[in-house]
Amino acid sequence: MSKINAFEPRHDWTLAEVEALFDLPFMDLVHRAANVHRAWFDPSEIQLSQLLSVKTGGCAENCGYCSQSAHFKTGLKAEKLMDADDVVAKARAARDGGAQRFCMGAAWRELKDRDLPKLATMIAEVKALGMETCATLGMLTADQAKALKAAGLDYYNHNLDTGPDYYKDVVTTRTYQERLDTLSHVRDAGMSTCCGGIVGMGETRRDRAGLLHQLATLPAHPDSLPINGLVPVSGTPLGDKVLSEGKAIDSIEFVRTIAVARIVCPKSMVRLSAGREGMSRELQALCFMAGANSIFVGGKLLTTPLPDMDEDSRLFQDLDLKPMGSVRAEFVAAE
Ligand code: SAM
Ligand code: DTB
Ligand code: SF4
Repeated sequence: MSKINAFEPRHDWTLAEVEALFDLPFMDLVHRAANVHRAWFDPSEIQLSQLLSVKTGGCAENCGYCSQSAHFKTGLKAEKLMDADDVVAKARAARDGGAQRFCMGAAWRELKDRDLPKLATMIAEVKALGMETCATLGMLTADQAKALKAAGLDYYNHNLDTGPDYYKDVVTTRTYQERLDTLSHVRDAGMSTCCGGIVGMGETRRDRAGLLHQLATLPAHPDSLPINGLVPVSGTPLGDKVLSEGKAIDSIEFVRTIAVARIVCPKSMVRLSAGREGMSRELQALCFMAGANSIFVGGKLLTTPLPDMDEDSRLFQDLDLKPMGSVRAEFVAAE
């Protein structure tokens, strides 16, 4: 059997198999994940995405981790949908800073048809900058997914967030099945999927395995697979729980989650997503070794901070990493 065949994607993972990966001795797990990573990717290349919150706060959903839910008092000021020109200016700056993909996020339960024309303009103009386009706008109908694709949208982000068993402890205003339905509309419209979840919300290892098992048994593995470390936001139920109990996810368990994601979805871009702010350089390096090959850059996620560009440039330089397919190659500052 060739090396590639041994690492061919599978869609028949069982939950028990995924749990067994988590239980491997750490060194064996990371070694195996690194081998899978190297079978499909150049391990020195990291894909860079930049986020912008194009519609902030006041969201009708009750996701227990989210600064933008209208159900919780987080002190965040709600804002209306940004003008396309302002979004494009931010995208141009992101591109000039080295980002390859620009992701527009809206604090909506679902996209409303009345907002489609403005979004279509935004998407088309960002694409015209030569960037990959991504959006995360809540639930979509099949027709809305087709309209976004026609406007030039390459990726749609819609997360499963956690395993099916823990889901009810995270959000009750949207079902797991509704998330799966939106993902299938996105695939049917011919867009690439960006789908992952959050760890560190008080879930068990079995729940983390449950999330990765769901992702690995989708009809198509996500093209991008974000693993978000919970950013604990004061005023949210899950953020407050972590802040009061001081129970952030153990960093070794976080690396295990990245490694298992790499093994079960070998060809996906595994994104070391939210939670990089406050992670040591060494922990980030371990995540890259374990198969993470995508990050958000630019100092800010949607409403919470990220390391600034200079810090990330230094990290890339020290780890001999380079941005994947960047429109601007000199992200890593010359000495
Ligand atoms: N409103 C849309 C939705 O939820 O479908 C899109 C925006 S929402 C903020 C995008 C994703 O960000 C969520 O699905 C969740 O996985 C992640 N996220 C939100 N708040 C987070 C936090 N405090 N820590 C980590 N990830 C978070
Ligand atoms: C994803 O999985 N993570 C990003 C993106 N998709 C939209 C969002 C992270 C948000 C973190 C909290 C915040 O900044 O509000
Ligand atoms: Fe709304 Fe998305 Fe936040 Fe949930 S995660 S409250 S849907 S913005």
